Amino acid sequence: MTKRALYTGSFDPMTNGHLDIITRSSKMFDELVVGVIVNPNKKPLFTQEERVKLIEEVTADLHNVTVECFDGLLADYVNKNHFDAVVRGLRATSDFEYEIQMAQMNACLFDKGIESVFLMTSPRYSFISSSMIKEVVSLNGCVDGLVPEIILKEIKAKYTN
Ligand code: COD
Repeated sequence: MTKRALYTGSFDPMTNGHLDIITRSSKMFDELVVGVIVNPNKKPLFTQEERVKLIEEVTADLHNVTVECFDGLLADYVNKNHFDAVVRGLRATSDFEYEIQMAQMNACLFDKGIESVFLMTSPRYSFISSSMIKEVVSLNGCVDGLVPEIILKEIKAKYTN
């Protein structure tokens, strides 16, 4: 039976930490959907459509990966689309506090059999967050190797316009 997973996040913008989780989890499932969600607690730099387009470009060579965007309750989307798992990445204990709360709440909301799956960050990406990347670029710092090149170009364009 085909195993389908959803990797959710704000991806504002996608970093090489996110890309590493996508690449690794795409090998664990038959299909991986990257789900770009609006996080009402964060004011995005990129629109949902821009984020989807950038992730599509960067993951074009991963043939079982597609990108979608949606609003509302994650569990509703997961149940409606019959995913087998939701993938999340873990960088530090600070992520763990938030992720365990979210996973346990989702366990109450998901249909039977749907699991949250956590992948540990690769050491070389463990310190990367979208917010820190944006802050460094906005102050003209160098983030080469931390975000895909086409995304870096777009972040720079946002701060020069
Ligand atoms: N290395 C590895 N993993 C990483 C890295 C890195 N360098 N950077 C980020 N990650 C992981 C994060 O830990 C996360 O698992 C994922 O990648 C996405 O990260 P972000 O920051 O882009 O996205 P978040 O954490 O802001 O996403 C939160 C959601 C929008 C998914 C969440 O708020 C949600 O599901 N909202 C929908 C509403 C809902 O259902 N709420 C109830 C939840 S119980």
